[in-house]
Amino acid sequence: MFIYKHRGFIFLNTNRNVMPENSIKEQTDQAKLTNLNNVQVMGILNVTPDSFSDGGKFAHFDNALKQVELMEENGVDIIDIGGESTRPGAVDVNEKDEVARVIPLLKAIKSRFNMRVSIDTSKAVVMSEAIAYGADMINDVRALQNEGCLDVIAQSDVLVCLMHMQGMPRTMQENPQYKNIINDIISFFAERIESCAKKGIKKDRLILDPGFGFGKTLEHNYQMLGQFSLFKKLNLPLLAGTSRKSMLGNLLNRDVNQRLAGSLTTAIVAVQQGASIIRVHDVAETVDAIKILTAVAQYQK
Ligand code: 9MG
Repeated sequence: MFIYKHRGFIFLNTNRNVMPENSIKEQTDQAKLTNLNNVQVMGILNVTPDSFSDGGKFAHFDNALKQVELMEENGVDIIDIGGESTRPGAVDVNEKDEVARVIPLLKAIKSRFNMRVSIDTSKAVVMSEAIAYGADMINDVRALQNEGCLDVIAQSDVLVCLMHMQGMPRTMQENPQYKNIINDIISFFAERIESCAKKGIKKDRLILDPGFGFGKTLEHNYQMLGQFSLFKKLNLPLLAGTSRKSMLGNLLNRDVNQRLAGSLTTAIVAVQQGASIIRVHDVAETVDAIKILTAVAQYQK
């Protein structure tokens, strides 16, 4: 097991399939740094007019800031701001509009809160602006494959989440196919890590995410969740994002605002298999669930 720290994040790399074995006392001390020991809750803040889960209500600046305040009160560790919808069927947004949606909010959050911010983008221009205004992390669903992205990241020291997606949002759910989904995604990660290394982006800045719902059938999503610990093979922190997604709605026959139980259950399964960051809409409930897991884990040697 080894622990490393980057820009205030503490990552713990372990081969165990459960949470780390710190006592509650130790966790309280560590909590000063990370809130929830080593598992971090990433709160979703979509500032797109067509967000699938919140109907675009945070596209308005003041609503977005109120939501940040609420998430902070509820114990969020990092906020992920997205200015481009990546839901299935979504159309592209141009970089000028994306910058205009995301950067003023980033500036306002950084000046009013002591909060780490991730920017969910695949565009080099947006990444570059975001880094200039203090973003701590770039969350790229296209894993730095777009032109110029690797270079922008190489010239910075931010963390990067490399997510796997098959196809592009507009068509990705049409007929996703894999030889072996776990191995195919691991090979994709290995290739992206290698591309980063060639540009001088070290592994200790990378986080991997298999991309639930991004070019995956219902069965693919549940296989990925059931075998999530296999993604630890590459020895990097893992991010899981299942919150309110159709993999829950389609299995449970629930619409988007009735998916809390599904979101929490899948988050817990991912954390138990080694996820370091959970990307969620429902921060308070997820923080509670992780606290329970952490308390229980100390007795699961
Ligand atoms: C932007 N976005 C939507 N869903 C996501 C997921 O599952 N992971 C990451 N990293 N980003 C996501």
